[in-house]
Amino acid sequence: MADEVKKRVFSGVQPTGKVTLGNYLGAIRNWTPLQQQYDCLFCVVDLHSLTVEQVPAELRKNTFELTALYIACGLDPARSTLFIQSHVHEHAELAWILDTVTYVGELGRMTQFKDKSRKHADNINMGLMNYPVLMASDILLYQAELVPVGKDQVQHVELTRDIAQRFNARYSDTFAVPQCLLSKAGASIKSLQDPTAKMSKSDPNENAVITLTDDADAVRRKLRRAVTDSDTSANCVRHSADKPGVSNLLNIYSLCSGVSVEQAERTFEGKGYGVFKDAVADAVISVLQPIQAEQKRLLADKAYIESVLRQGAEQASHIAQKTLAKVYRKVGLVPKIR
Ligand code: AQP
Repeated sequence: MADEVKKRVFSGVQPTGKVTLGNYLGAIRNWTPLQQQYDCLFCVVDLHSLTVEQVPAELRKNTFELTALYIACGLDPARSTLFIQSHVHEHAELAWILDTVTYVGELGRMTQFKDKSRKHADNINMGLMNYPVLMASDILLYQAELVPVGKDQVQHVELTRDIAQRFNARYSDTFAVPQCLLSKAGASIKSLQDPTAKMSKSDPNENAVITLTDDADAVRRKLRRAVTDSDTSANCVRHSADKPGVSNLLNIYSLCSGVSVEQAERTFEGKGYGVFKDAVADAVISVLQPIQAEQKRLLADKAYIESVLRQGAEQASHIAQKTLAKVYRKVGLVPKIR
């Protein structure tokens, strides 16, 4: 009975490569506590990955690794539904219907589409443009009310709301209209090499990104090379708009150590960037090491991962089928003759 009144949460990560500290602090880490309060579905959104070119064998490997990572980060298959997007065919089918209530102009205005079109100028495919409609489908299929994402995905959730409201107005109430759940401090972790840009899995500069699989040496090396500034004053470790590199490191430090940014500023007063960067590295390493050990253990047990994914797909399909049948009926498609 209690389950029936729980709000539903949906979110996902693309298996496009090595998951970054940005993905973790901006998204995955914030999902864990939600499991106590909400009915959560967490998805490995593999269909989204295809919008940029993938090596098929690597995509398969990344998909398993991301599933193991979800569990290693504290997502509990006994409480939440963990599944692979392509295992529930309704995602792609609902996306087609939602396409018919989404305007080309809206999709052309999406920041991610413009960014990725610039980065992949030789492959501006329809999937890249349609990405937000598939994301709307992911969310609306489960009648999710809350969508925990990083700042870069807020625009897509807003479009999802517009699509849901438009569909509801045209065909009568069908979809829950979702809201973003944004974690303040981790919402946008920046590149270590260009602190005005977000940290991104697909960044070709490996020094810009800390991945969840980086070992202690790699984490320390990347943080020592992180861009700061030439300030040599006693309070150079300061969170402020004119110090984007230092502010980013302070955010990372605070999120990984549990120490507030203000307290950290006091702790590092009179100490230079070298000492500060080493402390950031220690804090990050202490977060990553237990996750890495658990992910390794899980990946050695492929049968377990498969059983989680099998069960997740069954649970997700059950909800997805209901929503899609309702949508097909509302738009006037004739139900299958049995
Ligand atoms: N730098 C970031 N800071 C905070 N949150 C972030 N997210 C991504 N980067 C940061 C959040 O992570 C979740 C999963 O993202 P995704 O895999 O669906 O795709 P993305 O947003 O496009 O992330 P990437 O790392 O930049 O992937 P690529 O390079 O493949 O495009 C989302 O909730 C996102 O907000």
